[in-house]
Amino acid sequence: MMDEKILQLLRESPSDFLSGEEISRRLKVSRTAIWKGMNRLRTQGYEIEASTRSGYRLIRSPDLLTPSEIKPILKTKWMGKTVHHFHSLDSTNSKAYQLALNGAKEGEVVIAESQEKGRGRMGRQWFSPPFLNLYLSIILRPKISPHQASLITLMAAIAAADAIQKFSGLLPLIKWPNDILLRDRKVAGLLNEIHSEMDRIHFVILGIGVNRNLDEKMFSKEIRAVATSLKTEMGQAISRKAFLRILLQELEKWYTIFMKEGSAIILKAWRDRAHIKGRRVKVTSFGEKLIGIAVDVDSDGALILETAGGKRKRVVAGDVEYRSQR
Ligand code: BT5
Repeated sequence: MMDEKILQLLRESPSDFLSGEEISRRLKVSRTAIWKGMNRLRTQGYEIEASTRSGYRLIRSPDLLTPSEIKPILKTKWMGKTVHHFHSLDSTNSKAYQLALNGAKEGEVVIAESQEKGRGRMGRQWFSPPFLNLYLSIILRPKISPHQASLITLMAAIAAADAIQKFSGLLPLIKWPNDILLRDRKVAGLLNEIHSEMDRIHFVILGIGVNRNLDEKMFSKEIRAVATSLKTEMGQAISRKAFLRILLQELEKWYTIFMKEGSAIILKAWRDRAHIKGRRVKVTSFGEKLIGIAVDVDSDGALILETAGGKRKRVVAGDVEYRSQR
């Protein structure tokens, strides 16, 4: 908190030095406490010029995702107005779940610079090294029935794909249910967790991981074959803050559309992005393997598959592998 307040003061006078005395008077703490705060900020990557006569001046900020870095650039109306930032967490989804149980509001966001136990679906892991990527969870309290909860994943996939396209100019594809691909490799993944009764959702935790400045060689061999990052695809390092700003804007926009106008518009946008219709796929669902042609997504987000003999099957959860290009 104290470091955030120091930063706020330094930002208020970007070109002038601010004396230690002035800062200590305004924050009502000792000069030594200010000096310690400056050192802590420097270890986080803030470049702060210090002059014994004039005081302190902020030269450059690191690409951190702290509230004080994010708030000035956010363009959303309500999403991300409260950001809970951590240097390290087990999983942003677990933290957001706890916060939501304790009454956190819709739109509150949890961000971590790294995750010790980043989670994928079905007990899988999400590789989450520090500072390079985005690990984010958003608390949502949608007024929809629990059987429509999968549509939140589809909605978020559209928003993430739109954000990536706006930011990079590249054309991402969505792979059912929760992958965002660039050149057929996963650049982002979504993990939705819901807390509900039979007919009412208490909250949804929308977890998003986006690989941004990760180099290919940092992935393990196994993941390297299926994953990529924005940096790899764009050929240059990117500002995480700038991307986060667009991502939250797109999420707020698509979630609002979904809540106001219902599922049809979400399903249409999803179909336009997924290009899944008519593709030969192998689906693994609850241990069962199915091969067939993807026909569509159903109104609740389930995948409709036509298997051999023309039989139609609905798949509510699982993994898809594309068998050949259309
Ligand atoms: C996902 O699971 O794609 C969901 C990923 C969600 C991660 C976010 S980060 C913020 C929030 N907090 C969390 O704890 N999680 C969410 P799934 O479809 O099960 O894919 C997992 C598989 O993707 C793994 O088994 C790997 O093969 C691969 N993988 C792991 N880390 C990856 C990475 N960083 N980039 C691309 N692929 C990865």
